[in-house]
Amino acid sequence: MSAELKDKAARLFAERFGTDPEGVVFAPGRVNLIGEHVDYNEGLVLPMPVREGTAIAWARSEGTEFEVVAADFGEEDSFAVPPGKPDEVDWRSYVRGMVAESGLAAGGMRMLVTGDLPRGSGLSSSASLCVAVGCALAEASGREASPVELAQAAQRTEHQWAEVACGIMDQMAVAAGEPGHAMLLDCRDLGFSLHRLPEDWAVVVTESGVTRGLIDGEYNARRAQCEAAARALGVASLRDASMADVEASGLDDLTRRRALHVVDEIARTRAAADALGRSDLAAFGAILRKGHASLRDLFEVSVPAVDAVVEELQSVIGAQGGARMTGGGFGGAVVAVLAAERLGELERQTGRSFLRVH
Ligand code: GAF
Repeated sequence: MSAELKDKAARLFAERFGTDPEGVVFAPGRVNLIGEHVDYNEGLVLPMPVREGTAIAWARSEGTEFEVVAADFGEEDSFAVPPGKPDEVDWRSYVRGMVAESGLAAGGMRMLVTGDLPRGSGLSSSASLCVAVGCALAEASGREASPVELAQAAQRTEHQWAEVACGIMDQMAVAAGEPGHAMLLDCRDLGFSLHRLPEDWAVVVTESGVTRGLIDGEYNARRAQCEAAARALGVASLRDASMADVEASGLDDLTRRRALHVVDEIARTRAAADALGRSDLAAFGAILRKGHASLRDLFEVSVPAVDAVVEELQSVIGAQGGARMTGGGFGGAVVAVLAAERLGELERQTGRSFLRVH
């Protein structure tokens, strides 16, 4: 996937600018296996990169001007460094934000951006775009940028240029993940380990058909509710709370349910990493199913169309695997983990198309 996309970016760059690019970079999207809405509570998450992502063909140019082509939208942007904010949040915000936040720009550049992530699916096209821009800037300037630095600049871009108070899971998975490996990431100190998925497991993603819309307000509200819960419990973050603390706390019902999800989801992430280490697909699947129920009932970020897809997949997969919503919620993609030999049956019985992650 990435090789074809990079070729496409190089070809479109040459068509648009009349010269070959100096380089082409690629950054993937991500799917989260478990650990949802816990990154901004300093919790543990288990994402992995997908094969699709963002490719940028780039070349340095005279002066300080940036010329950026978003080939998939048929749109262009040009700006000088330091860039100002666009009037509205769109792809320009992420490109300009990364130029500003990464501190990696060393002169003008031309970039041509193209991607193959399904839009509105919650597979982190924005983190993919930001990290790809960071990689292009680093290559062009010859400056070193570690994956953690790129991820942190991408997170600042989301916060300050797109007004989404996201955690750092997506950016870390995109910048430091490895294909075929789940990343057990501690969002408190950004320590992580990579865990190869068994060859006889399949990880697939399918669209719910509900495009994630204007949900940034809901997302930021969930984060505020978690922070309110932590304050009421007298802890720095919900990472430090136990189920017993939450049950005994006297929190109002809504805040209590949000906190219960987070505390239990962190425990589920640890248990899922253990199950992965034992290649225990049944245990892993059971954790995914519980995770989905918690997001639906306690955290209230699923929607009926997503629940229906999860149930449809689950009815075929049975006990040997699991399905759940993935990402921020309110639509978007569903992830399923199952025995690889049963993937054909899942496709036949549901008539759905799947992105193969592993
Ligand atoms: C979105 C956010 F960007 C992530 O930081 C994370 O909170 C996720 O929703 C939910 O787990 O993808």
